[in-house]
Formats: sequence, structure tokens, C-alpha cells
Amino acid sequence: MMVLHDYFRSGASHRVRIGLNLKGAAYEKRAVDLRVGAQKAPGYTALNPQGLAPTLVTDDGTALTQSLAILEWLDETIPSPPFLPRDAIDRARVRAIAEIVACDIHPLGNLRVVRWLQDTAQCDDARIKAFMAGWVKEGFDAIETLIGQGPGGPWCWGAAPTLADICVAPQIYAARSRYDFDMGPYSRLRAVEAAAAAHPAFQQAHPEAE
Ligand SMILES: N[C@@H](CCC(=O)N[C@@H](CS)C(=O)NCC(=O)O)C(=O)O
Repeated sequence: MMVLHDYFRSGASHRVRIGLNLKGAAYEKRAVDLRVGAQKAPGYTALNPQGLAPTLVTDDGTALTQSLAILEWLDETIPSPPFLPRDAIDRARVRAIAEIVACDIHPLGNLRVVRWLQDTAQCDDARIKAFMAGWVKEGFDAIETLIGQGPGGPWCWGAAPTLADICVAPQIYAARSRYDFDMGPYSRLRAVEAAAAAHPAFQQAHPEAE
């Protein structure tokens, strides 16, 4: 059986749990406790040279890293239900939303960034929250607009969840729970959040279900 090395509050791990659940894939979870630095333990870095969660070890023992690469691999090996639309322009739009989260928002909220802001830049919690929330706002403003250019909801790109939702739903959870982020102005993102809250694959992947 596949083994997912993850941490319940890790956004990148959260994405992969959703992806595995959507595909109906069987996997067992092994916790990498980021709070105690388990991601840097030699046994784990042998699997993931970056020392980050998640890592998915496939049935044949291959260790896959980087959540988007893992999700692409999953989509290629278990095609149904698809994570990407058929039309090439739609696919580019969905990837753009996913990448706003995965490349432009999430890296700035990472534990190692928080630790640097605390230890090296000597920022207090309020400043750190404001820093993080600022990048979320920039990204969410753009995503809200991009969703509005699409085929309609309740998901980011139509009536079924895509790679965009797999990235967006965990980022909304992180924004609310870590930065007390005000989702009021984002009606389209709130529709995605509501759709995810009602979908078993998203429910079972939720950090609070862990
Ligand atoms: N781009 C990577 C990000 C992985 C990542 O940053 N994981 C975080 C948790 S969400 C982590 O392990 N942080 C540990 C640290 O910063 O030391 C992916 O998508 O897999």
C-alpha cells in the first residue's frame, strides 16, 4: 500500500490527502511532526532530500516529493476523476489558480519562514500574521477574479473539483485558522470552501479530521 508521510496542518500534505481521496486510492499515513523537526531527521531526508512534508511512497517503494508533482503523477496513473479539464485553455487557467497558491502564497507562510521572522528578524506574532495575511490577500484577490472569468461554480472551475480546488481549499483553511483572515470579500472562494466542506474527499483530508 502507498504510504503518505505527512503532517496534519501542512498545507502541501493536505493537498495530497485530498488528491488521494478524490482518486479513491488506498494509502496509509505516517506523521512527520514538523514541530519537533522530524522533517530533518536522516531517515526522512533519505526519502525527501528537501526535508519537507509531504512525501508519497508508491507501491513499488519509490519516494515522490513536491505536492504538485505527486498530484500530477496521481492524475496520470489514476485518470478518473480527472484533476484537469479537457480544454487546454481551461487547463492553463486551473493550473494558474493552483500555482498562485502553491508558488506565490504558500511558500511565504512556511514554517521555516515563520521561524526566520521570529528568530532572525525578531518580528512579533502580530507582524508575522500581517506579513502572511498580506500575501494571502494578494493571491486571493487574483484568484477571486480568475474564478469569475471561468465557467461558474461552485468549484474554482465549474461543477467538479480540480487541481485548483485541491490547492485553494487548504489555503483557505490556513488563512482562517492561522491568520484570522477575513474571507468576507471573497464570495467565490467562500463557495469553493462550502463545496469542499460538503465533499467527503475534502472532509476526510481536513486537518481537523486527522
Ligand atoms: N512546494 C512543496 C512545499 C512543501 C513544504 O513547504 N512543506 C512544509 C509544510 S506545508 C514543510 O514541510 N515545512 C517544514 C519546514 O519549513 O521546516 C510542496 O508542494 O510539496
